[in-house]
Amino acid sequence: MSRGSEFVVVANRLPVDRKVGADGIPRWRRSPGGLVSAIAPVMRNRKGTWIGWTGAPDEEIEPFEEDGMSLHPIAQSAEEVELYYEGFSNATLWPLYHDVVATPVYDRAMWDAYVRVNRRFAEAAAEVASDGAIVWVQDYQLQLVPRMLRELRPDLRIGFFLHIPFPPLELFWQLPWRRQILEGLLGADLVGFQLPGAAANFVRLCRRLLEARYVKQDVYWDDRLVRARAFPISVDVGELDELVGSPEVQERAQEIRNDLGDATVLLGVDRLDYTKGITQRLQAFGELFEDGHLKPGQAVFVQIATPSRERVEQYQLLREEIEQQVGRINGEYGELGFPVIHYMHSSYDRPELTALYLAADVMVVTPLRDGMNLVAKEYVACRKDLRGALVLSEFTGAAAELKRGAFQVNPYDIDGLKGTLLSALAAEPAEQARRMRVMRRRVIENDVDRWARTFLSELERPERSVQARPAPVSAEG
Ligand code: GDG
Repeated sequence: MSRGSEFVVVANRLPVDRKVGADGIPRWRRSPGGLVSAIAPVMRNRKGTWIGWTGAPDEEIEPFEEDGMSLHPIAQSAEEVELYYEGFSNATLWPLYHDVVATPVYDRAMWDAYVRVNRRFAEAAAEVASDGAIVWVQDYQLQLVPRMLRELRPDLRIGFFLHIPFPPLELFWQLPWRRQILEGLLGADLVGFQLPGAAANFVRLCRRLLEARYVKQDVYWDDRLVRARAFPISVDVGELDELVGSPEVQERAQEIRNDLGDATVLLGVDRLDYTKGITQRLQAFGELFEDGHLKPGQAVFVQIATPSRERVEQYQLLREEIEQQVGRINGEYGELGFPVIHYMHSSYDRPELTALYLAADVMVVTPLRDGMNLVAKEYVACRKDLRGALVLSEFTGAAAELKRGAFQVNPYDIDGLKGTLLSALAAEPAEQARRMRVMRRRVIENDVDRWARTFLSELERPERSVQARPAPVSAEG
């Protein structure tokens, strides 16, 4: 492999999925989602390479080209998937970074695997990047890569973006490997977060844990300057616009509505994850029947729970809990032909998801903590008709941008959630339109292309030398 790429993306997963065609032959297909569509054009224009895992254990695949992108697969053994991916990434970091809504597992074998797999990604990036190339590392699974890569290739310009929240010092402090993670991130020139508060948490930690000097959101480390900034991610508005305009999607939305009778439709779309507040929203909805505010046939909840991390114990327990809860609520309040919840544990393609967004009167997004939440923004992007209402948790990154138009809730407050659901159900078309218009302006202006462009131009912005900068505040300051 030559050092030929001017632009390198390093992410846990490659931007393609393997699909078996009608002829029985497996082929790669670009994965759906905003991140891939925002980065793909940059990849094509700049001879880019994407480094990532295929999603299958114990698989050695040579680099290949797909959809105009060079893809460089990284192998992971079954044991590494268990310890690095399911373990340290999803049983340690994921709950720790989401307000410890589940208890993080601190396990030394998991940590060792995390270090090993991060090194493999860093070595691959060092191999493919051309002199002075831009390398963009994605997310919590790869926080050690920036430093490892800088040690191998000091000539590179390295950016890192964290898609999930960055916790406050008081929680991060629990992590036995807190110093290594922080130093790992400080290998980057630019560390991007969803919200300014997360960037501030990071700078505060650098100060307290490493006694690093700083000026505002710039940290001085190892004779270098590391910028911490917020870049709220968004959705591919153009792609969703096209789907909304397609007659098939419109027809399908109508069909869904017809299937659900005259009921007002509430919708939830989430990976089945304990951070998403699915049980809280279903409890609140169920109680509205118990209290007599709603009657079967009058309102129905469609909950799509996309299978996720199914081998991690906490996810298995959550699935059981939700399925029991749905059974109980339907058993108690549903009537023949009128279940009150339709629960689907499967994943759907983009057109079907768009049709569901169009069929929903109230979109219910109630995470206990979420870096951004793209589902909320997708719903808004799809509602060109200015209909529908969005119920949105205060604990999502999206709430910072959509607070004026959304019905905001604290998902821990079940009575508050019930009241907000009722307000959203009662909103008149004029109020729906007023709220939707404010939210749409925001989502359309800040789409995912703008997110990628802003991050990359900040990363490429030449910096004044450390010496020419104002004197940093000392750690004690
Ligand atoms: C992480 C952060 C941050 C869902 N079900 C199906 C499906 N989806 C799509 C949605 C949406 C995406 O998956 C989920 O994105 P979210 O942002 O809601 O949540 P996470 O998966 O937790 O994402 C989050 C995000 O990264 C980006 O930075 O916003 O805070 O946790 O696009 O539409 N897509 C398809 N079928 C499904 O069944 N095709």
